[in-house]
Amino acid sequence: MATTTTSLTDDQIAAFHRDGFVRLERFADEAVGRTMLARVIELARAAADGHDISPPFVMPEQQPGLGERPAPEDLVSKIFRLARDPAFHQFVTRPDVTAIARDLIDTEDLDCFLSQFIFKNPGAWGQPWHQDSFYFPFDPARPVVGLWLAVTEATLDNGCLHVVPGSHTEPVHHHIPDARPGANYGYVEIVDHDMSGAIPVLMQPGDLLVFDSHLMHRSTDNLSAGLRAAMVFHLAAAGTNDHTVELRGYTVNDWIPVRRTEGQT
Ligand SMILES: O=C(O)CCC(=O)C(=O)O
Repeated sequence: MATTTTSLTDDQIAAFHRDGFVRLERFADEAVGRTMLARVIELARAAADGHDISPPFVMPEQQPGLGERPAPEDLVSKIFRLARDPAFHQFVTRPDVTAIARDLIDTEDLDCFLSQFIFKNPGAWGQPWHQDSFYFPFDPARPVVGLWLAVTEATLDNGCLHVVPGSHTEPVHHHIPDARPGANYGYVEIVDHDMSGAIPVLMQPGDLLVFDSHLMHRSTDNLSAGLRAAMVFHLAAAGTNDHTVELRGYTVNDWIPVRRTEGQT
């Protein structure tokens, strides 16, 4: 077996299975997020200068009018495929990080398949109600665990996440395209479920939200004057079959090992 680093308490594991999420306060040092932010700004600027930054991939904000004299990073919505970069690889392979997924996915052999830094610049719109598994045509389909690390604070004003506790017990619902003109590429929305039980998830830099890929969640618009940023990793069992390319013709997924049974890494 790999290291026996403990991660979640029994109560936290029970809360995750009951609610579909658990919030870990002060999980990481704030400096971790600051290093990540500095790196994505560097990548956004290099990409804007025409450099090939792959495997990372920059997704621009689609909505017009963000910033009068914007720096490249002011126009970015997300940067994907970061988990091979040292600033991010170091975090997602931390034994205390992978132990969380080990406890919830119940295997020592884990891959990170999706890594995305989410810039939510002042004025940027939120992401509508969705379940992440809508985006994950996998076999087996679950368990898949998301790790949302707050890089800045996340507040009602700057567009924190909202979740519907217990909604992870639902199947993946029908999602319709986000109808807002200028909505970001790939945004979709659940409109056939009662979201009145939703609660906001307020976060401080370094707090970590651990959530099930069936949990219904959204984020709201950034109405503040500052950046609301987060780094999100998704983990699943190694050996999972990913059918995204067959079904959609493209993918931002990039499967990399982050934890293995001792002696097999
Ligand atoms: O951070 C956000 O604004 C949205 C993130 C989200 O919905 C997700 O990672 O699935």
